[in-house]
Amino acid sequence: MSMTKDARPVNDAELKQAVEQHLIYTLGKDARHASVYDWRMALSYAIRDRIVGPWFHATRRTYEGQRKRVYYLSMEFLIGRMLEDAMINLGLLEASESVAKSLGFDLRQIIEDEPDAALGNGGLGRLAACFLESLSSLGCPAHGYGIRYEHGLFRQRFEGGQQVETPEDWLTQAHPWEFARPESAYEIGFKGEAVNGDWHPSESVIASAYDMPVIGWQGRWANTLRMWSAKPTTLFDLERFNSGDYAAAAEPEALARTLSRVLYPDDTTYQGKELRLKQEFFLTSAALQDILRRYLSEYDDLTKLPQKVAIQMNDTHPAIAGPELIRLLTDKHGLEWGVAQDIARATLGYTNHTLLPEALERWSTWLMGNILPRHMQIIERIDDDHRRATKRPAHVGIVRNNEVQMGELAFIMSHKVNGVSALHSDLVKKTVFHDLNELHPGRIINQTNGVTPRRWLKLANPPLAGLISDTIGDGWIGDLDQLKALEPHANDKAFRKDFRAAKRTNKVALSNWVGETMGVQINPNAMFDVQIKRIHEYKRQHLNIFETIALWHNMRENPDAGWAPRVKVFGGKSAPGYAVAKEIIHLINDVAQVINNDPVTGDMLKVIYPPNYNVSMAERLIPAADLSEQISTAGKEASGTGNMKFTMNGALTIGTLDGANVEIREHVGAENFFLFGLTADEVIKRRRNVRHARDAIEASQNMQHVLQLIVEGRFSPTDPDRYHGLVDRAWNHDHYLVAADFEGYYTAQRAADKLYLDPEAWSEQAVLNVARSGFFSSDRTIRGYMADIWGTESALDGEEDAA
Ligand code: 26V
Repeated sequence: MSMTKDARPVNDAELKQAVEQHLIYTLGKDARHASVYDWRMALSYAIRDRIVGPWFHATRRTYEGQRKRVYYLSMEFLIGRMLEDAMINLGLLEASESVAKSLGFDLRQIIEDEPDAALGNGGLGRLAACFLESLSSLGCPAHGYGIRYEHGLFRQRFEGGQQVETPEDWLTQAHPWEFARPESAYEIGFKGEAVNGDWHPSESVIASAYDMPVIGWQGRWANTLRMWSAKPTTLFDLERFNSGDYAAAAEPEALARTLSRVLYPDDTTYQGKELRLKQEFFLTSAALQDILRRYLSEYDDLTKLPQKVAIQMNDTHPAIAGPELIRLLTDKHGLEWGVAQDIARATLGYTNHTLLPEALERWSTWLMGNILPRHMQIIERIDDDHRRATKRPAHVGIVRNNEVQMGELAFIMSHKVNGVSALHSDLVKKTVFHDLNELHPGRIINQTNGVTPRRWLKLANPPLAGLISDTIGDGWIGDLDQLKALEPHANDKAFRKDFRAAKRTNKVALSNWVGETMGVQINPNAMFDVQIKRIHEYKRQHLNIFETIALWHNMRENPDAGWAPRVKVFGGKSAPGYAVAKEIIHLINDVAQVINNDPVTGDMLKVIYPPNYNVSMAERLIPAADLSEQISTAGKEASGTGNMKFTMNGALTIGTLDGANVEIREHVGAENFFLFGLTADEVIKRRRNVRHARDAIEASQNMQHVLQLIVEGRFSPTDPDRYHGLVDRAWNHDHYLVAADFEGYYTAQRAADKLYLDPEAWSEQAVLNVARSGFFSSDRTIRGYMADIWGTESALDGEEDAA
């Protein structure tokens, strides 16, 4: 069979035949009895077949060109659905539509039948998924390495307005996008003893590979996401079994069964759990063994590893990669300590995604020494070497207070460390890594996050994507800077009308979905005001719901004051153990209950909180949004990526000067952005006043009304004391400065009202937001990593001439 560089062009008849063949021969189903699931599988296999050509081609080109490869190590990949993304990147969406029609199934229904791959918590995992797509679209030879969790992020339900978690089980159905690779398997050891560099683990599991092809835009390149699943080394310890110790005999299997079973659902607080450390080492060791095996199949000199291999650590979760790479290079391959350390450092890069102290990973030296005794020795030697080499201040170091500080370890073992927005990278230099930055000037750099426009504009928003392509051509999909060409259309009345029509189509679709799934009618003419992200105090969903209460109260007091009708939309999950976040969820649902049943405000104000927010729900909500809520306490949100998706989809932002909001505002223009709130510096200063909340509340009628309504039980009539704790914290423990920012926020919201009531002016600004969002493509971000961290080039440059 001949394989071309591109996805094989396919006509409708060929695709139809492939779907029919898979239905019959892969699924063993007769078309007359095929279910939605059967059709989905058949179509997925038919589409997958078209990826294999480019996939093989890319692998062959990488080997032939002896190209440098990127390895992206991440505990999370929040991918979402794959079928539609693959169809779009292969240019097969229209063909699939016509095949569906002629075979008598509904393509939309098929697409929505696919469960989300929810192998991540939030921003960090979704960023990894956008990066994989951009790496393929840019033709950068790369592998993602992750864990094939049996259960992704829990599902969220509301019972009496409160979050209830249920297990997620995406793998109970066949997963058509993966290829099992049982021949790619490595032993991963734990515990035991390490004497003179000789480690004898007392426990072990097998990491067994599953590969998913990641197809880039236009099918020109495909990389691999390799996910490890844990398998027992032996099913039974026969000796123990025979001696009658049946429970102990099954231990190897028990460890393997738990290791890759479930994603840790708490991205807010580090907990120091043994199983989590084992998961981190499992991913890292399997990936590194695989990387060295591949390298040695092509080259023999391990000292040249950094010329052919770049390994990126997505936060500190795989930071054991430093010690593990040194261990493999010295203990297994016989290199000198110093040489191995230099190779490891020249190969590794580390991305920091948070400054929140409670989320920074640190493992007790006792646990580290127990689970990974050899690595504990190596960590101490790295630390000693660093101390000697830098003459660092005494308070700096990897091992402090009997804990291994994973951020310090990752920093010291990397040649580049990056933050994820300009502001965040600046704060990384000034705060967590202040001393290390002075010892290693130039090591910390910035790479502002981005999102893939294929999924987040073309796939999620066909009406707007179609309008853009009709207006400026479709070059923007692979080169988002081309959106600039829309700028002149911002003051073209006819274009703005079409732009509003596209937005309205999405809003009507969302209204219908909300009506069907939640039984609440919302008015598509109202402003759709959306806050979707994990629930966290620093993200301040409570600021939003407080403002909602104030608005409701004032609408009732003064119905004719020129309010814009609004639908407040919330989406997001709380970490299961985060009581305060759960209380905020409860309050939002309680407030929704009261407001949505108030005949006085009626269509003027609704509050919608659909449960189980995930990637697919984001694809519905973002294109329908008018207003994007990015209201974190300044200095706390490292970047944000949802903020970028909203901008691209023509929402205006109401936000603080935090994370990438700063750069979004610079790009779209300050006049097209609703800014409020303290700056990161002002936040630090304001906290020094112990009365900051009290003072702010006493100066704000609105705030007083809000807290009064909550505390007197207006939203919890059957349990009036429910929110006493919450209100007490607002007055006395307002760490995230909700009170200080409240009036500024309320005022900015009224400016949004005013603009919304002038649709021509609103849509002019919204068009400018889209036109100026090109910078926030993850293609730009990946180009930055390639140039500044990895030293890799696209394998597609010059491809046209070569072909
Ligand atoms: C932390 C932890 C702590 C230990 C247990 C499990 C776990 C899982 C994930 C995390 C990551 C928290 C950091 C994070 O998600 N940061 C987000 O990264 C986004 C991409 O750079 C960025 O846009 C968000 O602003 C940032 O909050």
